[in-house]
Amino acid sequence: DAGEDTIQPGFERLIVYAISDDQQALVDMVRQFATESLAPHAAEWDETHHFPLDVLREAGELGMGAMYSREEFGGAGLSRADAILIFEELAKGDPTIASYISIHNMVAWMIDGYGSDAQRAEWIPKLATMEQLGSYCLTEPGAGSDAAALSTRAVRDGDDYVINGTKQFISGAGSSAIYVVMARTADTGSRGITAILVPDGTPGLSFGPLEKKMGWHAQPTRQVILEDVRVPIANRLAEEGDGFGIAMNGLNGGRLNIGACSLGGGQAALDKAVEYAKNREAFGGPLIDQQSILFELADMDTKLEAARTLLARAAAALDNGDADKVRLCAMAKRVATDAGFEVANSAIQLHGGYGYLTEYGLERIARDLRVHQILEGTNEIMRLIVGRSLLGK
Ligand code: FAD
Ligand code: 2MC
Repeated sequence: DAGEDTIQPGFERLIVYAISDDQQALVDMVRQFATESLAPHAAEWDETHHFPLDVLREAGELGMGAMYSREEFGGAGLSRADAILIFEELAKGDPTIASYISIHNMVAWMIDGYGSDAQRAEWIPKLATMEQLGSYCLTEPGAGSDAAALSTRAVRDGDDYVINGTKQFISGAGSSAIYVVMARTADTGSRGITAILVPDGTPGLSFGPLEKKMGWHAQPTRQVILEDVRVPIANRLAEEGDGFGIAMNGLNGGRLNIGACSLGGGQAALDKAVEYAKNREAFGGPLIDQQSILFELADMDTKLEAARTLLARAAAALDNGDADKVRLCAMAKRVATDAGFEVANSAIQLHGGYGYLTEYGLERIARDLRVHQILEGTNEIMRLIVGRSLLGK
C-alpha cells in the first residue's frame, strides 16, 4: 500500500527532532569544552573585557571554526541542525564567546560557499583552526536595519578595488585577520552591493575605539574604517552585485545560531533558578512549594522548548534549501532570542536580590542575551520578514 510510505506534508520535518548518535557525541564533546574551558571563566572575561584568543583556538582544534564549511579545505562539513546543537551547548558556558564563534563561522561559510578555490585554500584552513579570525562587515553608521542603503563604496582602479567607508558595530574588529566587507559597486540598491575580502594590515584599514556596551564584554565591538583601501579584484566573493545575497544568506544561518545562543543562555539561567527555588526557604518551606513559582519555572521551560523546536524546524529548512527557509529562520531568531532574554530576566526575579548580584551570574546572562534581540537583524526586522512573506512578497 503506497499510502503507508507517504508522510503527510508538514510532518516530514518532525523526523529531524530526534538527535542522532553522532549528534549526541558532538553535544557531549562541546558540553565538556563549554563546562571546562568557558563556564569557569565567563564572569572574569566579562569583568575584565577579555577576548580569549587562546580558548577560541581550542574551539578551533575541536572543529568549531568552520563547522558547516565543506571538508576539502578543513571545514567540518556539519549541517545547520548540528550547528544549533553546538551553539546551545557553547552558550550554556558563555553566550558571548558562543556568539562570536557564530559570527566567525558565518564568515568562513561565506568564503567557502561563494569564494574561489584560491580564496578558500587561503582562508578556510586558518579560519577552521581559529588561528585567524573573521569579521562580518555589513552595518554602517547610517544603515543598520536598512542594510541595502549602505554607502561604503568600492571603485575599480585597474586590477584593484579602492574602498572608502565606515562599518559600525563590527564584532571582532581589531582582532580579526579577515574582514568581509559589503560595499557598493553600483547605485542599484541591494543589487549594487559586492562582498570583498579585506585582510588585516591593508593600508587604509583602521578601527575605532572599543565600544562600551551593556553586555558582550568578552568580545570587541569597533568601527571598521576604510580609507582608500586597495585590494585586488581577486578578493571579491562571487560576482559584482552578489554581495547583498551573500550577506543575507550568511545571516539566515547566523540568525539560527544567535537564537541557539539565547537558548543556551536561557537554559543555564533556568537550571540555576530551579536549583535556587529548591533550596531557598521562605514561609516555612522551599520556594518551589509555592505553586506560582513552580508555574513560572514551567513557563520558562516551555518557552525554551518551543524555541528549541522552532530552531530545529528552521535549521532543517535551511539544510534542505526549502522555499520558506528565510521566513522560518526569521521566526526562530525572534522567538528564541525573546525566550532567552525573558527566561534570564525571570531567573533574576526568582533569585530575589541575589539575582541582581554579579556573583550569581544571572545579570551577566541577561545583559549578554539582550543584544541578541537587536543584532543579526532586529526582532522588528524579523517581523517585517515574516509579515512580508504573508503578503507573498
Ligand atoms: P536601526 O536600524 O536604526 O533601528 C532602530 C530601531 O528601529 C530598532 O528598534 C529597529 O528594529 C527599528 N526599525 C528599523 N526599521 C524598522 C522597520 N522597517 N519597521 C519597524 N521597526 C524598524 N553588524 C555587522 O554588520 N557586523 C557585526 O559584527 C555586528 N555586530 C554587532 C555587535 C553589537 C554588540 C551590536 C550592538 C550590533 C552589531 N551589529 C553588527 C549591528 C547590528 O546588526 C545593528 O545594530 C542592527 O541591525 C540594527 O541596526 P541599527 O543599530 O542601525 O538600528
Ligand atoms: N536570505 C536570502 N536572500 C534574502 C534575504 C535572506 N534572509 N533577505 C533578503 N534577501 C534577498 C531578497 O530575496 C532580494 O533578492 P532579489 O534582489 O533577488 O529580489 C534582495 O535580497 C533584496 O531584498 P528585499 O527586497 O527584501 O530588500 P529590502 O531592502 O526591502 O529589505 C531586509 C531587506 C530588511 C530584509 C534586510 O535589509 C535585512 O535583513 N536587514 C537587517 C540587517 C541585518 O540583519 N543586519 C545584521 C548585521 S550582522 C550582525 O548584526 C552581527 C552581529 C554579525
